[in-house]
Amino acid sequence: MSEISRNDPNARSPKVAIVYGSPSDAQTMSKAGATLERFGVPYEQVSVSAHRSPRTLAEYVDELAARGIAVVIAGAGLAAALPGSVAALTTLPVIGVPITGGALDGMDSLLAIVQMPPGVPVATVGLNNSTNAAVLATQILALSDPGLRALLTAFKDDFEKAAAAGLEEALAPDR
Ligand code: RP5
Repeated sequence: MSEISRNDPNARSPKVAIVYGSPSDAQTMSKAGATLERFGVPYEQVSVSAHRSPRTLAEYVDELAARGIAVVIAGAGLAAALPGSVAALTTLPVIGVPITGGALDGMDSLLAIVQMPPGVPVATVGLNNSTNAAVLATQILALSDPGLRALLTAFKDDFEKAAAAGLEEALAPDR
């Protein structure tokens, strides 16, 4: 059919759509999937380009809300139109991941994704930081899911525990 190769690694209906502009983005975006799996959030992954296949993208985005998708994570590099195009076509929250590469090594995609016009927001995370995109998506879902909220609390507590353990180690007298 198209550039879309839908890959749903979860048995349950996906709540998050991870979309990226090219198969060459798959490795960078794989951290989003791994992070969602850690929280038990079902998701799907799709590669579809805003520039190369705009009509296919529009058809895909049109169906998202009806299929139960609640949040979109969209990653792209170069003249990264994908996250903004998705945001233009849906009222679902869209989290953008600018991806490095090319002559400007990510400055182009960062500005393309973060500088959206008023009324069409894309919540942009750091370059290649699809992990944070997945954490933010989980935080959005947790607004109506106490179980997810508890998992996120434990996730953040782990940072404190690791820091406290490191401090204890550093301050411990020589053994
Ligand atoms: C963007 O162009 C994609 O998101 C990718 O980051 C970049 C290069 O795409 P390919 O030429 O590798 O398909 O649209």
